[in-house]
Amino acid sequence: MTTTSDRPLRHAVIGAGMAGILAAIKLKQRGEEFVVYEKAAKIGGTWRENRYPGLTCDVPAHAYTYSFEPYPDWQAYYATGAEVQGYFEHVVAKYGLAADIRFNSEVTSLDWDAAASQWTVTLADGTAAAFDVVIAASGVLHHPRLPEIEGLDTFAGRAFHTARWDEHAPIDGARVGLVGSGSTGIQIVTAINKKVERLVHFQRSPQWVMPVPQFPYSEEEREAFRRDPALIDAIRFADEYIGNIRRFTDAITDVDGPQMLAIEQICRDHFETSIRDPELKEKLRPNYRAACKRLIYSWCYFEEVQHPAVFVETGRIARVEPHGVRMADGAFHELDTLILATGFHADRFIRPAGVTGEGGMTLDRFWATRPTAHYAVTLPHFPNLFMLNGPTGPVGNFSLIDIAERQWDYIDQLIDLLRKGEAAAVMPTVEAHEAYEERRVAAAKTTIFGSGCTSWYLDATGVPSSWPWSYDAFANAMARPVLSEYAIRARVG
Ligand code: NA7
Repeated sequence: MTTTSDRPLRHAVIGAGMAGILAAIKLKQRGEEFVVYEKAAKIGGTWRENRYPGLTCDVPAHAYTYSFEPYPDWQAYYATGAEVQGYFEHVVAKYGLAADIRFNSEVTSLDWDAAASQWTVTLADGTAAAFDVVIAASGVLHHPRLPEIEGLDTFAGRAFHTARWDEHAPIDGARVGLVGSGSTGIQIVTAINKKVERLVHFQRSPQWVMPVPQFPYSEEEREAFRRDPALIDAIRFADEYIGNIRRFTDAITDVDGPQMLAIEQICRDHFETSIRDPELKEKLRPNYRAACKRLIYSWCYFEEVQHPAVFVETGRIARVEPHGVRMADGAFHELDTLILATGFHADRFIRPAGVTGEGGMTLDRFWATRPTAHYAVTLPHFPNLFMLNGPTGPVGNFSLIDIAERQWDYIDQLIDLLRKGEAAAVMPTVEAHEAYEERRVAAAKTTIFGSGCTSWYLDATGVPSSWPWSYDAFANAMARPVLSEYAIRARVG
């Protein structure tokens, strides 16, 4: 493990969520020097930050693990957020990573030193250290987006974003307002509807819902999983599940093809047969195509939203007042608690950290049009900086763990050039990246995400910020970097 100067590579991993933990495991297994910087006091990333009632991972639990670390202890087919957090804590303990993580250490800047071929990583407390490689694993959905609603700060009760859940806010027996009907808002409806006196769900856009099964695993089943991991493999690698991933990515990219028509039919049938009250049905009927917004996977939303305590408000919010929400038509909803399930700024990535690469190029400047990365992983102008779950990375609606593992395989081959002393700096060429991005943008516009709806998948110019080709194309691209697309530099001096 040496570079040309016969010194071990030093890696900085930013973030101790799912992807950062993955990088740490891989680097530890190689016996390399690394530090994981985590801004919070605990691991877990989005699973640490989101603790709202009803939080469920919408990837089947056995498919939402590292491939090398299956988990026999899931309680049900779909796991709660707390269980997923528990899984990552279990992994960190098992791989002995706690000592490698610097908690409460927010990275505020990254500066490339071309002469040394190193990054200077500076923390909020002003300390700095030099690293050969930086792995940015800082997540996507972690900067809460608050709605711009007049008077929000005048609300006399407790008002908070779902990723900043307020445990002291009255829910039981209370009059609760909930703004937002993405995956988060929908899951909250299903979890609190029977506890509240009244739940007003402010819905700007209705959602298509894919019905999915949910069932518990018994202790006997968990014991069987512990004894025989092949039983877990039979679930996570089931032909039907893997087939679904391929069919779904095919559907996304072939919007009038048979797979998409089949998905639309399932969602439409579920909608048509589930909602009894005609007035509610019209409120919940989407006017855009299924899967244009991130599809909701639920086994109970349509049933739970019909609970008498729930009122779906589709009018326009005029303002928040101290005791509730005033609608544009003058109607008033008196509320004790106001929950903001209004999503995240999905375009921030490693920012607000300042990143300055070669020739003084900053990440803000490079991303002036939209966040982008070569095959979602590397960036021209920013040598030896690798992103896990970076911009344009999501493939379909499936496990980001699988995506990160494949991205790691790609990254690891590039780091190999540094390990072997074949390079001191590696980054994609501007030309290669521009050609890739041109192809990606053209393809992304034709995917279902670009078929005419708003969603966090769209960048500021309205282009879907996702992988626009098939799952297999992603797997193939990640299997081996095309080195002719890379500038591979020897050490200076
Ligand atoms: P999303 O999916 O971004 O959903 C945000 C919701 O908030 C969505 O329904 C928005 O309506 C609504 N919203 C946003 N701003 C406003 C204002 N000002 N007024 C009314 N409604 C508003 O975030 P989630 O947290 O649910 O899910 C994010 C991802 O986390 C999810 O896809 C999973 O991957 C995990 P809109 O649709 O824009 O009309």
